[in-house]
Amino acid sequence: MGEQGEFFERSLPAGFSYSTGFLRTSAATELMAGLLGGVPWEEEEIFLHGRMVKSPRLTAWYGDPGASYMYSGVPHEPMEWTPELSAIRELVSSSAQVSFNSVLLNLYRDGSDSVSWHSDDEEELGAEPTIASMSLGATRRFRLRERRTRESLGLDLADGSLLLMSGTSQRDWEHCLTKTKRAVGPRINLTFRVVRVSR
Ligand SMILES: O=C(O)CCC(=O)C(=O)O
Repeated sequence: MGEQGEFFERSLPAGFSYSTGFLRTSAATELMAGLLGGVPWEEEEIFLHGRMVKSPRLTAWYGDPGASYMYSGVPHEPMEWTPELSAIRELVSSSAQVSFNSVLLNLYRDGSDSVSWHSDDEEELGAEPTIASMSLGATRRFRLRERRTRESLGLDLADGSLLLMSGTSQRDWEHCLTKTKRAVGPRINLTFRVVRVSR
Protein backbone atom coordinates (compact mmCIF):
# COMPACT_ATOMS: atom_id res chain seq x y z
CA MET A 1 0.00 0.00 0.00
CA GLY A 2 3.07 2.22 0.06
CA GLU A 3 2.20 3.47 3.54
CA GLN A 4 5.01 1.93 5.51
CA GLY A 5 8.18 3.76 6.47
CA GLU A 6 11.60 2.66 7.61
CA PHE A 7 11.70 0.48 10.74
CA PHE A 8 13.82 1.17 13.79
CA GLU A 9 13.57 -1.24 16.73
CA ARG A 10 14.50 -0.50 20.34
CA SER A 11 15.38 -3.25 22.79
CA LEU A 12 12.70 -3.78 25.46
CA PRO A 13 11.73 -6.48 28.00
CA ALA A 14 10.62 -9.85 26.62
CA GLY A 15 7.13 -9.65 25.15
CA PHE A 16 7.48 -6.04 23.95
CA SER A 17 8.73 -4.82 20.63
CA TYR A 18 8.69 -1.22 19.41
CA SER A 19 9.17 0.03 15.86
CA THR A 20 9.20 3.63 14.74
CA GLY A 21 8.22 4.45 11.18
CA PHE A 22 5.68 1.65 10.91
CA LEU A 23 3.61 4.21 8.98
CA ARG A 24 5.25 6.83 6.86
CA THR A 25 4.74 10.40 8.19
CA SER A 26 2.43 11.37 5.31
CA ALA A 27 0.24 8.26 5.81
CA ALA A 28 0.17 8.78 9.60
CA THR A 29 -0.83 12.44 9.17
CA GLU A 30 -3.61 11.55 6.73
CA LEU A 31 -4.95 8.76 8.97
CA MET A 32 -4.84 11.02 12.04
CA ALA A 33 -6.84 13.76 10.26
CA GLY A 34 -9.41 11.24 9.01
CA LEU A 35 -9.89 9.72 12.47
CA LEU A 36 -9.98 13.05 14.32
CA GLY A 37 -12.85 14.28 12.17
CA GLY A 38 -14.56 10.99 11.28
CA VAL A 39 -14.80 8.95 14.49
CA PRO A 40 -17.82 9.43 16.78
CA TRP A 41 -15.61 9.88 19.86
CA GLU A 42 -17.19 9.11 23.20
CA GLU A 43 -16.46 10.66 26.56
CA GLU A 44 -16.88 7.83 29.06
CA GLU A 45 -17.52 8.20 32.76
CA ILE A 46 -15.43 6.17 35.18
CA PHE A 47 -15.80 5.41 38.88
CA LEU A 48 -12.87 7.01 40.70
CA HIS A 49 -12.38 7.64 44.42
CA GLY A 50 -16.04 6.90 45.15
CA ARG A 51 -17.64 9.03 42.43
CA MET A 52 -18.30 9.14 38.69
CA VAL A 53 -15.87 11.39 36.78
CA LYS A 54 -15.18 12.00 33.10
CA SER A 55 -12.50 9.72 31.66
CA PRO A 56 -9.38 11.77 30.76
CA ARG A 57 -9.48 10.77 27.08
CA LEU A 58 -12.05 10.03 24.36
CA THR A 59 -12.59 6.50 23.06
CA ALA A 60 -14.20 4.47 20.26
CA TRP A 61 -14.51 0.71 19.78
CA TYR A 62 -14.60 -0.96 16.32
CA GLY A 63 -14.63 -4.64 15.45
CA ASP A 64 -16.21 -7.69 13.89
CA PRO A 65 -19.85 -8.41 14.81
CA GLY A 66 -20.04 -9.85 18.34
CA ALA A 67 -16.60 -8.57 19.37
CA SER A 68 -17.89 -6.80 22.46
CA TYR A 69 -15.43 -5.49 25.02
CA MET A 70 -15.67 -4.28 28.60
CA TYR A 71 -13.85 -1.02 29.34
CA SER A 72 -14.50 1.93 31.64
CA GLY A 73 -16.64 -0.53 33.60
CA VAL A 74 -19.25 -1.10 30.85
CA PRO A 75 -19.59 -3.51 27.90
CA HIS A 76 -19.18 -1.91 24.44
CA GLU A 77 -20.61 -3.26 21.18
CA PRO A 78 -18.29 -2.66 18.22
CA MET A 79 -18.94 -0.15 15.47
CA GLU A 80 -18.53 -1.47 11.93
CA TRP A 81 -15.02 -1.24 10.41
CA THR A 82 -14.55 1.81 8.18
CA PRO A 83 -12.49 1.40 4.98
CA GLU A 84 -9.54 3.30 6.52
CA LEU A 85 -9.55 1.22 9.72
CA SER A 86 -9.90 -2.01 7.70
CA ALA A 87 -6.84 -1.10 5.64
CA ILE A 88 -4.77 -0.40 8.76
CA ARG A 89 -6.02 -3.58 10.42
CA GLU A 90 -4.74 -5.57 7.42
CA LEU A 91 -1.34 -3.93 7.56
CA VAL A 92 -0.99 -4.44 11.33
CA SER A 93 -2.36 -8.02 11.25
CA SER A 94 0.04 -9.00 8.53
CA SER A 95 3.02 -7.45 10.32
CA ALA A 96 2.13 -9.05 13.69
CA GLN A 97 0.97 -12.33 12.10
CA VAL A 98 -2.24 -12.12 14.15
CA SER A 99 -5.81 -11.77 12.79
CA PHE A 100 -7.02 -8.88 14.91
CA ASN A 101 -10.83 -8.66 15.15
CA SER A 102 -11.18 -5.33 16.95
CA VAL A 103 -9.51 -2.03 17.78
CA LEU A 104 -9.82 0.39 20.67
CA LEU A 105 -9.15 4.01 19.73
CA ASN A 106 -8.02 6.50 22.36
CA LEU A 107 -7.88 10.22 21.67
CA TYR A 108 -5.67 12.26 24.02
CA ARG A 109 -6.76 15.82 23.29
CA ASP A 110 -3.80 17.45 25.06
CA GLY A 111 -1.24 16.85 27.83
CA SER A 112 -3.88 16.60 30.54
CA ASP A 113 -5.39 13.49 28.92
CA SER A 114 -3.87 10.19 30.03
CA VAL A 115 -4.50 6.57 30.95
CA SER A 116 -3.61 5.29 34.42
CA TRP A 117 -1.74 2.09 35.37
CA HIS A 118 -3.45 -1.05 34.14
CA SER A 119 -2.91 -4.26 32.16
CA ASP A 120 -4.97 -5.39 29.21
CA ASP A 121 -5.93 -8.59 30.95
CA GLU A 122 -9.72 -8.71 30.56
CA GLU A 123 -11.17 -12.19 30.30
CA GLU A 124 -12.37 -11.74 26.71
CA LEU A 125 -8.74 -11.25 25.54
CA GLY A 126 -7.78 -14.76 26.74
CA ALA A 127 -4.41 -15.81 28.16
CA GLU A 128 -1.26 -14.21 26.75
CA PRO A 129 -2.96 -11.88 24.24
CA THR A 130 -1.06 -10.11 21.48
CA ILE A 131 -1.92 -6.42 21.31
CA ALA A 132 -0.64 -4.10 18.60
CA SER A 133 -0.59 -0.45 19.58
CA MET A 134 -0.19 2.19 16.89
CA SER A 135 0.47 5.83 17.72
CA LEU A 136 -0.46 8.90 15.68
CA GLY A 137 0.17 12.57 16.34
CA ALA A 138 1.98 13.99 19.37
CA THR A 139 4.77 11.92 20.93
CA ARG A 140 3.77 10.89 24.46
CA ARG A 141 5.52 9.05 27.28
CA PHE A 142 4.31 5.49 27.83
CA ARG A 143 5.49 3.74 30.99
CA LEU A 144 5.90 0.07 31.80
CA ARG A 145 6.09 -1.29 35.36
CA GLU A 146 6.88 -4.87 36.25
CA ARG A 147 4.37 -6.16 38.79
CA ARG A 148 6.84 -8.25 40.80
CA THR A 149 9.90 -5.99 41.04
CA ARG A 150 8.14 -2.59 40.46
CA GLU A 151 10.94 -1.89 37.98
CA SER A 152 9.70 0.73 35.53
CA LEU A 153 10.80 2.25 32.26
CA GLY A 154 9.57 4.92 29.88
CA LEU A 155 9.13 4.79 26.16
CA ASP A 156 8.24 7.82 24.03
CA LEU A 157 5.69 6.62 21.49
CA ALA A 158 6.20 8.49 18.23
CA ASP A 159 3.86 9.33 15.35
CA GLY A 160 3.53 6.31 13.03
CA SER A 161 5.11 3.86 15.50
CA LEU A 162 3.93 0.37 16.42
CA LEU A 163 4.35 -1.27 19.83
CA LEU A 164 3.65 -5.00 20.05
CA MET A 165 2.83 -6.57 23.41
CA SER A 166 2.59 -10.36 23.55
CA GLY A 167 3.31 -13.49 25.59
CA THR A 168 3.24 -12.84 29.34
CA SER A 169 3.57 -9.05 28.94
CA GLN A 170 0.06 -8.31 30.27
CA ARG A 171 0.41 -10.74 33.15
CA ASP A 172 3.82 -9.51 34.28
CA TRP A 173 3.67 -5.80 33.43
CA GLU A 174 1.32 -2.83 33.81
CA HIS A 175 1.38 0.22 31.57
CA CYS A 176 0.15 3.81 31.58
CA LEU A 177 0.34 7.01 29.53
CA THR A 178 1.42 9.92 31.71
CA LYS A 179 0.05 13.46 31.70
CA THR A 180 2.46 16.19 30.64
CA LYS A 181 2.68 19.94 31.28
CA ARG A 182 4.39 20.40 27.92
CA ALA A 183 2.16 21.99 25.29
CA VAL A 184 1.34 18.99 23.11
CA GLY A 185 -1.16 18.52 20.32
CA PRO A 186 -3.61 15.64 20.05
CA ARG A 187 -2.53 12.00 19.91
CA ILE A 188 -4.55 8.99 18.74
CA ASN A 189 -3.67 5.49 19.82
CA LEU A 190 -5.13 2.41 18.13
CA THR A 191 -4.80 -0.86 20.05
CA PHE A 192 -5.66 -3.83 17.85
CA ARG A 193 -6.90 -6.83 19.83
CA VAL A 194 -8.41 -10.28 19.44
CA VAL A 195 -11.49 -10.54 21.66
CA ARG A 196 -13.61 -13.61 22.15
CA VAL A 197 -16.70 -13.25 19.95
CA SER A 198 -19.86 -13.85 21.94
CA ARG A 199 -22.21 -14.91 19.11
O1 LIG B 1 -2.33 5.27 24.45
C1 LIG B 1 -1.57 4.35 24.70
O2 LIG B 1 -0.46 4.25 24.17
C2 LIG B 1 -1.98 3.30 25.71
C3 LIG B 1 -3.40 2.84 25.56
C4 LIG B 1 -3.76 1.77 26.52
O3 LIG B 1 -3.07 1.51 27.47
C5 LIG B 1 -4.96 0.97 26.31
O4 LIG B 1 -5.75 1.26 25.39
O5 LIG B 1 -5.15 0.00 27.06
